[in-house]
Amino acid sequence: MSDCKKFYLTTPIYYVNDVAHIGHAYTTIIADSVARYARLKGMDTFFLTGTDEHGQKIEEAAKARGKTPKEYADEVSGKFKSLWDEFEISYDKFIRTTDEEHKKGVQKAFEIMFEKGDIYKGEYEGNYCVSCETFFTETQLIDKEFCPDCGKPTRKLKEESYFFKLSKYEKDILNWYKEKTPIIPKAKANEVIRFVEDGLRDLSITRTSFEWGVKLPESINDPKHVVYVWLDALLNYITALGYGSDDETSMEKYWPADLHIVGKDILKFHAIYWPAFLMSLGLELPKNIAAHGWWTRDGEKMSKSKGNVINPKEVADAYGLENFRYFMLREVPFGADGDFSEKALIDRINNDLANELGNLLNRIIGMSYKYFDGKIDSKDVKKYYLKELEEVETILDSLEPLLYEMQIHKYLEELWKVFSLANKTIQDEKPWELIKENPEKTMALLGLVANILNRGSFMLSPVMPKTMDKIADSLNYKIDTVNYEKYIKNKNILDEFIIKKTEPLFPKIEKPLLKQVEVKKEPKEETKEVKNEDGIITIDEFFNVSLKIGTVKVAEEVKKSKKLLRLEVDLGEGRNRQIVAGIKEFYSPEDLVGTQVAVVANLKPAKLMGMMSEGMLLAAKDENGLHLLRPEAPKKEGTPIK
Ligand code: ME8
Repeated sequence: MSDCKKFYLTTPIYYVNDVAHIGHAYTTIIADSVARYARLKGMDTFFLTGTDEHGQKIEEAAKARGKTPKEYADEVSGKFKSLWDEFEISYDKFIRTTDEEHKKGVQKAFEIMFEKGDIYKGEYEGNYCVSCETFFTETQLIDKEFCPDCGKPTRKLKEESYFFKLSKYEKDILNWYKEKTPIIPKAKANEVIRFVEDGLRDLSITRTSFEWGVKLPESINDPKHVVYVWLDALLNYITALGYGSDDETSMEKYWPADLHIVGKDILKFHAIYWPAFLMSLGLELPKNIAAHGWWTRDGEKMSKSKGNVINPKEVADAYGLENFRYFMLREVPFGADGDFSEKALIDRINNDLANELGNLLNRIIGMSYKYFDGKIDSKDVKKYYLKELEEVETILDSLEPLLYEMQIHKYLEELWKVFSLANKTIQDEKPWELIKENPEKTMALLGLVANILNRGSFMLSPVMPKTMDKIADSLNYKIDTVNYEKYIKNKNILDEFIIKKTEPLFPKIEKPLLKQVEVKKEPKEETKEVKNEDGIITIDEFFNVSLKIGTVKVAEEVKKSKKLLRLEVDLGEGRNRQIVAGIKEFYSPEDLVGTQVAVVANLKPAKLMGMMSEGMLLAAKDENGLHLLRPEAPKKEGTPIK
């Protein structure tokens, strides 16, 4: 960042099959903060975000809601955009992969890669995870069926496909890692390097079994194919700059990207496929790809079906947008996973923001009105507090490199040292006594604190822009590029001014404010709740449930229970599962042994009458009694029901 005049940074473009949660907000807030910092430094900054709208996942999600893919994409993309607008995310462009210019750019890129001989036609046979929109080989799957990334069942595919010669670029990609070390953090880079070293296979880049995607260029004349959603999506980073259009000035100005910020889930696509596509197109490679960790809720992945998704708007509404921004960036080291805790958020607000920073501003306003009618004159700061001032400048000088390495939590941690230093100096100097002996030194002390707040406000403004404007307003300057140069680069001391009284910036939080954030208890079997207002679930939500055929090996009555039988069921897992089922009134144990049943296989184990039950049988009950659901013909144990 330091030596370039322009700065182009991106977030992932988010799928429109779901609304934004704190994970999406996290990436976007990081990017927004970095973009604001670059602008403050006076760089010509271009910040891109948007939505990823094609692919099987979106087509199926739309269908499940009785909408066309475009109608559905318009609706969800609109929600993302409004949320970012409400969060005052300072993006320069919000791209949608359904934009005409984007589609044209994708076709152009496809054509160039094809003409170069990097694309050939073949047949794809293997497994596909619709949720991740990713192809997997048999050996990569868990239990030969489940996606290694998200754990959902994959689908078998056999279809004609165009392939990209990814393997051709293996060496060049490895060289790029070695020469430019583009991946941040290093630990994540090592994982990617190992993956590439294990060998890259050519990549299927078209699909024929659905329609919701960019058609191949006319010159290829193969209308049944659409472009694989990841090729389509990654190209957004250049089509947003006009790649493939009549006007490529932005492309010339901003490409290559200086920073792609992504979550660790999609690093592979950005650090392997993307550079290979760019090499094929003869374009420069991005300077950095930074992958952050995963936010969980009480240690679990957030998902709508679990009911544990944290809505960023609710958090921001309850605690203040900028407090939320600070918390997200300060709480978790970039690259590490983080668990959302309301208590941790409250502690950050009360300790870091209210006690350290807010208190400092209150103290300086209070003292200056008590002793000097609100006047602050910094002319003697260096005479009395040179050591403190130098210490502050040394800390501030160390901050920018931390930002380049995306060590934002560390950046904030270090920044807080200057606020602590200011509070400690007040504590040590006891201005309430000092004023009696040495008013000149007392004024210098206020000057020191004012200058610390001034420096701090610039460095914190990318994360908390509005709050820092309030500090700046109180201390009579503006946070802008000219003043960044004056105070941060050239280290000027503040001129004399009258401090303005302000409302406390960070009222203390006395009790938790999020009502809905308690994780929903697993709904009981009989009272299972419908997740959406309209009662519709997506295909993904359906596939979250793993249904399998099993054979009952053992069945016996549970003593003292009128309803329960204890079964041992073979689901082809090499061991039997114990399932406690409420079917005693309808089946005797002898009727069941040797028969097949349909089992919900990924249900959280639960205790019934003191016994663990590791699944649930599917049954239908009406006035004629209860009947178990069974396959029409015998099936192998563990056969999935789809
Ligand atoms: O992958 N914690 O879109 P997506 C942290 N369309 N970050 C999270 C998160 C969590 N729990 N959940 C989501 C796609 N994210 C593709 C991208 S780019 C050319 C195409 C963030 O909607 C994080 O940045 O699944 C992650 O990489 C991204 O959202 C995935 O968003």
